[in-house]
Amino acid sequence: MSRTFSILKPDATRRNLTGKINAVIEEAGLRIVAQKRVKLSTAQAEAFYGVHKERPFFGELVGQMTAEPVVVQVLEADDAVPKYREVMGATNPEQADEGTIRKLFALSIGENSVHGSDSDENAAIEIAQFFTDAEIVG
Ligand code: IDP
Repeated sequence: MSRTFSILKPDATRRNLTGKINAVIEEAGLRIVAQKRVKLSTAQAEAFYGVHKERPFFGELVGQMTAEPVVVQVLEADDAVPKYREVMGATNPEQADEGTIRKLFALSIGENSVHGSDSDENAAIEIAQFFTDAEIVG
């Protein structure tokens, strides 16, 4: 078993889609072992997306991620990181496969409903930014 970190983004919470997205996650065989609803501060969002700080969309991204609450999650499965990336679909929903979360729900490349870690190493870092070990119940 391994873990990945997930965010249900503001476009999803705003449209009351967290239950529908969780259903897709669970039907794909990922187990939600920790979950909470939080409002990210600008500092938190800037730190989380620090790798993108030189990109032209960085300001827009931070603005969107702090505009409304998000739901942060820890997901568990065999090969959780690649499995969740598959369930999420491509960053740009126009390129996402049928049945993926982004194909089903995303509004645009920026408002694309979910975040998922891109490596086991980043999953561990991102999980530790939001959850203590005691809050993760497998
Ligand atoms: P990922 O979320 O599929 O891993 P990344 O390339 O790591 O994709 O980008 C992080 C987030 O930044 C995306 O999920 C999306 O919200 C936003 N983003 C990426 N590219 C663009 C863009 O060209 N315009 C606006 N927002 C973007």
